Amino acid sequence: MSERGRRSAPLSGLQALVASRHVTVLADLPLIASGKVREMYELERLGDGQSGRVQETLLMVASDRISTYDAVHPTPIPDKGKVLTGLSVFWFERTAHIVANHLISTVDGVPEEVLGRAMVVRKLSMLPVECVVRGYITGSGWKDYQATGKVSGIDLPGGLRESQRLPEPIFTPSTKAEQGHDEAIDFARAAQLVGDEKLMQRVRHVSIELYSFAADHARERGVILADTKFEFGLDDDGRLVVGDEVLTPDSSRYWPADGYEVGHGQPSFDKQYVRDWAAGSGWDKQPPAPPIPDDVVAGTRARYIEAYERISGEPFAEWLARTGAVAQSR
Ligand code: PZK
Repeated sequence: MSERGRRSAPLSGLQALVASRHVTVLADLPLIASGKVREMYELERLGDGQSGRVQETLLMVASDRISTYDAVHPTPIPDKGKVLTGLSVFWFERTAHIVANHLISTVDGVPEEVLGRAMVVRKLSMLPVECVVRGYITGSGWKDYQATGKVSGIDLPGGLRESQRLPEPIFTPSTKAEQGHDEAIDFARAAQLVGDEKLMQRVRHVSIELYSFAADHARERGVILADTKFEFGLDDDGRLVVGDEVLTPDSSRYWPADGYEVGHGQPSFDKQYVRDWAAGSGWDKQPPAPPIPDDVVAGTRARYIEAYERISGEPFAEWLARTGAVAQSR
């Protein structure tokens, strides 16, 4: 087909998804879930060649898509998927003493076109709750506190101000909404949904340990980890395993420690350039999200890379080299 013919041919549904949403379609791999900014594919069963047991595996691929105000922009942020994957792996490797995780590899079994932004993971039986830990009072937690003095059924001290550090981190689970917003639930409701109170106590303990470990590490590097969300599952032996992505800017609120001030909302470490630009753009913050100008894309990409380098303590190029990935040129 001529170049012209290829351009003018009508797009198939799949091509339209790829072109308009920056979704990666990997040859032969069944797509089993597609979120706002990442995809999950099924991989071949892996045998360990020893025990005769097999492990079902998945490929989690992080895209360069970015969302603000719950809407995905049509403009990708180059390398965002690689930064998020690198950070998630950094934390998986450093928190394995707290709880097992689903990461198997970022190299073996990863298709070349997604190197650096994909993880081969163990398939788990996921628990039907989102495990949120908050060390600071902000976002929906701040809304709920102002209305009721509580978050997820936990009574908080009176007189807290927006963005204030809490006396200790709190576990504030929520439901997994297929569409729309997750709903805050109390611990008893989470235990009921999971069907095992003892397991839920372990999940709460592990969640707070993971948050505390990461928040201490981040604070030493000039970054505040305000809150974060984990997803857990059980492996084939019934053992608790943390899955999904962990402690990334998409699953967490990271704030620059520099300029932190109670009494108002804090700027996001990674998305603030986009939000500031959006505020002055006339966009009403309803979908569809507008395209992002080149200078805002470049500034935001630099912030993601800075987040990787501050938190991990190594150049982002090291992550690319370890995974055989290449940085995007723009
Ligand atoms: C699993 N999601 C969320 C949706 C994504 C991720 N280890 C696992 N085993 C079984 N299921 C999942 C996981 C993990 N992690 C996670 N859905 C299923 C999700 C869309 C895209 F990348």
